[in-house]
Amino acid sequence: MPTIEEEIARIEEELKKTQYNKATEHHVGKLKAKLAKLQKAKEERRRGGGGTGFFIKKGVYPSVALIGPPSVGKSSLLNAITNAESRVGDFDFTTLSIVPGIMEYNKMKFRILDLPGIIEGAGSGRGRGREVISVLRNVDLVAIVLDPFKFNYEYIINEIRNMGIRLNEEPPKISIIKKDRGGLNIMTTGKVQVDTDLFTIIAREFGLINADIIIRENMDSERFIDGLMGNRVYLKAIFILNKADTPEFKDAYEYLKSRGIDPIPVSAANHENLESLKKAIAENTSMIRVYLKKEYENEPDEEPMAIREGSTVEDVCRMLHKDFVERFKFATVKGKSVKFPNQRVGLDHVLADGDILTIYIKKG
Ligand SMILES: Nc1nc2c(ncn2[C@@H]2O[C@H](COP(=O)(O)OP(=O)(O)OP(=O)(O)O)[C@@H](O)[C@H]2O)c(=O)[nH]1
Ligand SMILES: [Mg+2]
Repeated sequence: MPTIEEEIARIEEELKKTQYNKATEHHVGKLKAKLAKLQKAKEERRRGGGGTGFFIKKGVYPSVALIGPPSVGKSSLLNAITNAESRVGDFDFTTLSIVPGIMEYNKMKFRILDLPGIIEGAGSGRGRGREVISVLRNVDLVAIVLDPFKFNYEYIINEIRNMGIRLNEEPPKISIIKKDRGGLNIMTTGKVQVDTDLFTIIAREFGLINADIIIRENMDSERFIDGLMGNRVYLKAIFILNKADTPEFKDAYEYLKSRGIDPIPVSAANHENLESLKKAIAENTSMIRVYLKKEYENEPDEEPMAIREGSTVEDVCRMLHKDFVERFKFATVKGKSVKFPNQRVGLDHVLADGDILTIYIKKG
């Protein structure tokens, strides 16, 4: 029996050879579905095997990953916009692990992660490519850093895509209801039109025999497969073009513009345009504001705490004091995340924008 890798290689080869047209589109769709399934199996086996991947936890601040080719100045940028000191070198692969730093903008804090450079073939394991890219699964924003000497961004996007991460794309609007019988029904809403025959073949390939699949947007087979896979990650991405101080900058900038990419021009070396970069980071990450009110006070603090969307009471406790989680009694919240004012909540309560939060702590 062929191994998963051999099977993947065989299908990839066949896809390359097959001309895409009306006559072959069903065959191609089926091949793509098979490929997606095999890649999932490979991924699961890899996870099961443990591995030494980099791992970051979602924290209370939005996190932003600086990713790009080696030597474009990712570490220099981190050092310029945060309190961190990451090693800078004029040779490739200066950075070998994740280096975090905290950036402040308008009294909000952001966690910026400097990553090792990635080269073509990263997704198939060249360098530590796979581990580097898998870090993106837990960040809020991807910042693709390029420079006038390395601005071939396509391979980076492809490597990221091949690892199941979708940039600047909404999740496909599709719901799957599995049933005991009744066969496979592919339904669309409103004016949505899809190739139902093709989607039926693909869904069968995924083992869906009895199910209602409701599709709420016009989509191609690739997005349909993404919807069936369920393990895709959807992230915002921005582009940064560094080294604006060099004579080669202009051509690279114009090239990217001509390809529909609107990079933020910066110079880490000369600290040029870093405010615009910080602003772009703030605008592309979802923050909420929470007002803390002390137990014995009537009014909350004037300055809100800016934290990432989805943060819990526990996240806030950890931010305030290292013992707060251990000494936590309960908290009360007034605002959109609760049903009535001053409702009691626990550590796992998810906060909403504008909430007023009071934390009750056992006296130590
Ligand atoms: N002219 C110019 N050079 C820069 C700028 N930013 C960084 N450099 C230089 O580019 C080289 C690489 O910088 P790093 O910050 O180490 O690049 P990196 O992307 O972190 O590299 P890896 O960690 O190896 O992936 C160093 O020689 C820096 O001094 C810039 O804005 N302008
Ligand atoms: Mg570096």
